[in-house]
Amino acid sequence: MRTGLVIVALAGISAGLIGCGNASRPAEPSAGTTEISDVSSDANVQVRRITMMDACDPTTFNAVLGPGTCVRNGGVTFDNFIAQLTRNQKVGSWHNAPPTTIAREGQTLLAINQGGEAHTFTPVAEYGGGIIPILNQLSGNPVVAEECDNLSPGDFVPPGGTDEAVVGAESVQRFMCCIHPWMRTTVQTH
Ligand SMILES: [Cu+2]
Repeated sequence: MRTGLVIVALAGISAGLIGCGNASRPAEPSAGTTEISDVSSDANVQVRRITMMDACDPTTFNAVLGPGTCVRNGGVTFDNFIAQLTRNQKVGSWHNAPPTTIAREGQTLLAINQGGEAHTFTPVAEYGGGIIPILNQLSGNPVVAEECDNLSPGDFVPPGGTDEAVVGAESVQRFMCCIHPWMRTTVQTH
């Protein structure tokens, strides 16, 4: 019964995400690639790259969450993903790299989605939960980060896509995925 509820919850939200998404997304990976090379050629020193990673298994994730949810080869099955999350409050293959970094005010953070699912790179005042209640519950983040309640469709970074943020003046700045709330990068300024 519990598993059935989990699946229904995730499937419903996945359908919502797809519904909000913009129709041009599947064609974006090539645009994302261009953007990455442009950035690295003109301002390599200025840009701090952060990689958003996952290891979704397309066969099982798409069966549960809907076609196109996961686009990559092989990986962690959906049941294993839920089992790891239940056991560890995170799934290690779903992570930001690096989890912490030092940057200057004004420096650009370039978040690159190298996984097979959509992620967000959302600046938050405090870490918390995201938009999928069951993932918040299993990861031990019952209080939703306020910023995750105010996402727009463009905040979802598709596989191969990128997002950018500029480092502000605060000494500690936090960025998280509003889908998988354990995916975090803490930026310290100097
Ligand atoms: Cu994510």
